Amino acid sequence: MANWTDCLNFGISIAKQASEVVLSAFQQHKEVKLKSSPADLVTETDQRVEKILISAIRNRYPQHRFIGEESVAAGERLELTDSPTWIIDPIDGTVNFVHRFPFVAISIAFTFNKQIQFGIVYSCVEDKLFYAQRGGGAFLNGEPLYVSGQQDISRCVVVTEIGAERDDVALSTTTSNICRLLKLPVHGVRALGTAAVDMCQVATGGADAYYHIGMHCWDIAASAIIVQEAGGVVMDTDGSEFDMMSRRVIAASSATVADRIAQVIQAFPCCRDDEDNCRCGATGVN
Ligand code: LIP
Repeated sequence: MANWTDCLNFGISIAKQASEVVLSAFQQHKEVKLKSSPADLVTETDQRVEKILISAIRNRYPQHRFIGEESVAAGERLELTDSPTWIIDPIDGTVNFVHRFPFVAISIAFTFNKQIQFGIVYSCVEDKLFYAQRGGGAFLNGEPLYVSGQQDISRCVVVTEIGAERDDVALSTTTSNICRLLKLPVHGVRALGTAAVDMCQVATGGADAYYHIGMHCWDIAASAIIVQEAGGVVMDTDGSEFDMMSRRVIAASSATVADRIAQVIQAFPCCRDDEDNCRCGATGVN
């Protein structure tokens, strides 16, 4: 079985290098373009960082394939094959980035035979590097990570996102899911504005669960393996096996908590990331 440690180490080093571009633009005014909705933004820095990452990886691993948020937005076909594939979100938390809300991350996942082999989430402003390799445990700045192990939903802090989807069904489903959880009750519901960093909170034990409907594979692929390697559970919001293309995820500190959240929340319809006619992430289209 291939050992992807060299790729992981290379991914970490280029994420750190690319973060300098993110940080130098962070305090400055940004020109913003809209993608699928008025809340789905892209800046020149998102596009620049993705190009930097892809060209560095392609230079070193010419046979590898890519799924990049901004490349897909520009019309590239999103296809996950058995080949070694890098799944890249150059800035997860673009709305945060535009507003200087200090949670923005470079998220890089790597798949082989369609299975996630490692994940890197670099929360640039916080200087927190989360990473995990299949079978090797999860780490934050070199220190091992463990989920809380919480089993009791009424003692949970649950993280979620109010995403970019603003149609009536998405909005009412999103808000009623939060209400149902608050009434269970849970200890609290939080949202940091970046799916990747949100989900890593579960890996640290600082949050007990995370769920999200409508995000894309590049938002959560890296953090999914980080949660699993920290001892957590990742699954679909309907309780089935995790599928990074389904645009639905629950990540939790235990199967009990994950199942309970799956019973309580509902999903609104959105097309799969790998559906050919799905243009949800594409510029100017919804
Ligand atoms: C964003 C996520 C955010 C979610 C948005 C969007 P982007 O990613 O991380 O948490 O609510 O729907 O997907 O666009 O900043 O890379």
